[in-house]
Amino acid sequence: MNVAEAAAAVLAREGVGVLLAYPLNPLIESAAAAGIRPIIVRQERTGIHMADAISRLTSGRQVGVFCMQAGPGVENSFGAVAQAFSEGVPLVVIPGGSRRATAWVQPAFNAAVNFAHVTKWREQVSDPAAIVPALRRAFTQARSGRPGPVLIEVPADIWQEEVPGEFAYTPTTRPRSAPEPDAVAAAADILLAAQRPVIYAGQGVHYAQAWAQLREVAELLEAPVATSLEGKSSFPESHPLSLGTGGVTMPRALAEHLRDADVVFGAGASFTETGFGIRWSPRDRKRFIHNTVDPVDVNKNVPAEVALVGDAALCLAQLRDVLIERTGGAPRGRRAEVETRIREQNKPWWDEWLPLLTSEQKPLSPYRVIWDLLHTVDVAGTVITHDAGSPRDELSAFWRSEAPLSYIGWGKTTQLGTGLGLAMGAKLAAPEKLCINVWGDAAIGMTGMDLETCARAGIPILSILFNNFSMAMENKIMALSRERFQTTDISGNYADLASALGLFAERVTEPGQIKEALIRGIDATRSGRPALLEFITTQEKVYSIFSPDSYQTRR
Ligand SMILES: Cc1ncc(C[n+]2csc(CCOP(=O)(O)OP(=O)(O)O)c2C)c(N)n1
Ligand SMILES: [Mg+2]
Repeated sequence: MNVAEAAAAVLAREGVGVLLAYPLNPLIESAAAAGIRPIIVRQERTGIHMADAISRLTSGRQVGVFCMQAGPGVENSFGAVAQAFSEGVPLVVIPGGSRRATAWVQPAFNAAVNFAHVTKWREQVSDPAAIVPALRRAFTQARSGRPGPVLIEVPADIWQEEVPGEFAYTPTTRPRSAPEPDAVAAAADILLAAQRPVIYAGQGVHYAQAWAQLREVAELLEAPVATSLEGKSSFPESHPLSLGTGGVTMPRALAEHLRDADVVFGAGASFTETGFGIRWSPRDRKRFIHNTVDPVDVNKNVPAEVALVGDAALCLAQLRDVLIERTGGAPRGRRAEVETRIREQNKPWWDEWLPLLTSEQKPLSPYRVIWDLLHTVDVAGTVITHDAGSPRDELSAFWRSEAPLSYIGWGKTTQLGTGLGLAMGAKLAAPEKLCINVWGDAAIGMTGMDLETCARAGIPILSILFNNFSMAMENKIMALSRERFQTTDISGNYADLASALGLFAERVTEPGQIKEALIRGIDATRSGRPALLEFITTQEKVYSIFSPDSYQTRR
């Protein structure tokens, strides 16, 4: 067995069914020989985003794998690996490398060195005997603790060399750890004494599959639940205790609860400071209880009065048990008041936004498209993701996700064009679901050619494009250069493009056509054909952003 064959055999033992890839890499051939389906994308970024979504939709039980060639292939992959690193997504990336003799000689691109800051673990395999242990370490590192991308670079002159001895490999498992019982008891006491507690659920709840435990704790405490962008769909947003998601934009009740909370309990959350999430302020006089899988997060951006380091499912189950011990499991009669407050705080917000969500304006309001989409699809049977920029901020506050892992939220670094690959990977991981990406015309410029991969490889996603012939988000910031040199103007007919690439495609300009077009697009995906619907939308930008003093949405 040579190195390429041994690597494919490891992937097969790890349950990898699909290898995302871009040539040349000998693993493509050996994977095919081992019964693993290689899917060739049109550029490396999209393949890595697809692998990323496979990992997310399986809570890391299945780690997405991508391979590409040395030099340009690996150089072109940086953005997607950096995205996965910032989000803590488990991935195994297997680039080719220069021959061992020149790996350290300029101008060879040394992936292990150059990806050091965007990978959790990286190795250059310098001996055929090292391939199997290197991959064992890769799968273990990718999904243990805080997950992340791992890179195993295989020099060009090693792939065909024989691996000594018999092939043997036991699939890796995901080790878990639990917080100290005393700390859990202290957290329970603080939460029970709190006047205005808020639970803040992060993506650790998804990786730990702790959805039921989160709900039990929220209902026992009769406390409202917010999620981060990445944690969206970890708590049903149709639940009366839900505050929704905190990204750049958010519902009004969430903003007001953030102002008023005395205790915040982060479950499976890093509390990482990001321009695309809740601005937790260390100056806040709130008390923080912090459950995270990685001690690196503790006291990083917020001070933790109680740190509960460990798996979110184990932590929440322990906390549930202590809460039941303390309260006898009986409600303390707070829930009605909490639910009423959420409803009342959101009432003026809905009054303000409903006209836009149901707007008859032309060019179309993106909010009208989102609203019609939300009321056309089976929300629980859908996986939806935004893109960078306006679609993220327009979608995340108004999409009410119901089922776990039905929304792929991302927003640490936000690589324009990522959403397409995420929806494609989601469709591979959950073929029975309707998988949707919502993006703008700048985003399609980044990765749009991979619509062809959807058609060719039979990945029937629904792609919702807001075409406003502009990077409208930047219009105000770039006003002078725009006036003088049209710097934010872009253009294209993307329905024609998608149709030329083999998709079902329509351009929609009339508000009254939105719903029927959506139904036709969904029907196309059901018949196995990917669909792109291009909505001609306004350049005027309004977002549900709150200034801390007024709690009116800033437009
Ligand atoms: C790779 C990359 N480069 C630059 C950006 C910065 N960026 C964020 S949104 C955006 C423009 C978005 O335009 P579009 O997708 O058309 O949405 P619109 O605001 O027009 O609705 C840019 C340039 C980014 N997120 N990623
Ligand atoms: Mg645009």
